[in-house]
Amino acid sequence: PQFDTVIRHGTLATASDVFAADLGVIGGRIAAIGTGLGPGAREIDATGKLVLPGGVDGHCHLDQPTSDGSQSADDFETGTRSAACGGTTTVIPFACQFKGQSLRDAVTDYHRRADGKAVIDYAFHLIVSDPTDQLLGQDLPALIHDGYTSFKIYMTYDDMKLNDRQVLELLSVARRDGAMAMIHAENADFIGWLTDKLLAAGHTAPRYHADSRPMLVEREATHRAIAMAELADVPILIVHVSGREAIEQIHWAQGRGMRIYAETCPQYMVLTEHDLHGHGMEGAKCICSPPPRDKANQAAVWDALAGGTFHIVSSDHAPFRYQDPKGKMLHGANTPFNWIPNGVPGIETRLPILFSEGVKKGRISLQRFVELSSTNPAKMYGLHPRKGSLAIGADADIVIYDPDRKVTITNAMLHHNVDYTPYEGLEVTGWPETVLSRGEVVVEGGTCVAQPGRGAFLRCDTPDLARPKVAAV
Ligand code: DUC
Ligand code: ZN
Ligand code: ZN
Ligand code: ZN
Repeated sequence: PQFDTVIRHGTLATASDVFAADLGVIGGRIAAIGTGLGPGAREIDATGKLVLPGGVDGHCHLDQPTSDGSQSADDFETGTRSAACGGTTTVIPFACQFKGQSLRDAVTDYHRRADGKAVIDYAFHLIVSDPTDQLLGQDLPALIHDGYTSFKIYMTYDDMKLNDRQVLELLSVARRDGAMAMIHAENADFIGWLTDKLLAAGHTAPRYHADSRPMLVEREATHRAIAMAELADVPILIVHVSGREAIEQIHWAQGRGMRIYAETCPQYMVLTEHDLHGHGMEGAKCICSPPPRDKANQAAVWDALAGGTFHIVSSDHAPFRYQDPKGKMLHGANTPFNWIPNGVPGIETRLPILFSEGVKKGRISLQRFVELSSTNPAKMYGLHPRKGSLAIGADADIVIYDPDRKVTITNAMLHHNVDYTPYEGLEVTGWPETVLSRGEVVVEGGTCVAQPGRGAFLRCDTPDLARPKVAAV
């Protein structure tokens, strides 16, 4: 046979085009796109299906230790298996430094966590929580050079938050060494003040999580992050943007010619603050930060997805079990909202929700779907065109997607290690059918058939998108 694998009669979709073609794979890479391709050792019939570049999830948390005693429910095996079953072929979780630890030691620790476990390819973002002179001057530049070309900065959380001076020092490193800085933009003091007032009034239920971080908390920090990026003269990415007021800040900055990128997540498209109410502790299942807002904010998120203010859609998969003293019930059946670990699972449902709510409901085009969920995250983090593209020579990371299959999401059908999904009962149209990673079929008929450990670590290039307007001197 001429090819290892030929995918025939599908509709190929990229960030720019939709067209009918066959696709041939040799040695794990895309070798031909055309009509009437020669025979393959393996032939896959994609009649009536979409053929897409595999999803790139640019924001997820796998096997990430916390300082509060809670535990990540997914490690690199269950997390990447769940991702693959949802049509994602590259994940970028975090290697998180805890205070006092060297950044290099954090990276070594996370490699140990991933080794032998991942079923799909992965890279790492860094999280800097302790920006010492040693880190700023040597460790971080060396790691950027070694292929860890993005790092996250937290403006809130006691164990992670950095002050404005520290953020500026880090942005200077991003500018000089060519890294993408990702910013969690919420005002820590506003949250602390509101939380204390709520608790003093006896308001401890999950729903008060939303009242402890209203939109203005995010709007103020988003504006400040943008101002710091302007001062340091470097592009930044604002992660998990939840609604209109933050979008307005980003749109304003973009209008002034600044390179401010933005990410949102499915939870801000389909959940609302009302999902934090529920009976008893049920609301804990939807506690994430920033919190889900309301219908008007969902509409603003969709407008910004369609209009171009957003660049990427990630899951922010942060897996904590519900009925678990190391999860949402960290302090028992009446855990106050401020002790409930923040985050929702969604690594497997990211593409189906964006496709169904976005493409099928006519809010975004199919090309825009591919761009937001695959091509742009690959570009944002220096993995393009190896990932996120259906180009000759690119890795054959491919999803054969059934655009018409109707699925009611239940936790029982998902492959993560979490005991709930916030999307229980959500009806979606479209689901991934077959998933290839570097030419190898890793998911077939809803089952992951890949060996743990086959996933490879990816060194990221310096992202073009992180370049300042005037080259550093
Ligand atoms: N920030 C994240 O990036 N993920 C989970 C929770 C949070 O606050
Ligand atoms: Zn965050
Ligand atoms: Zn209510
Ligand atoms: Zn996150």
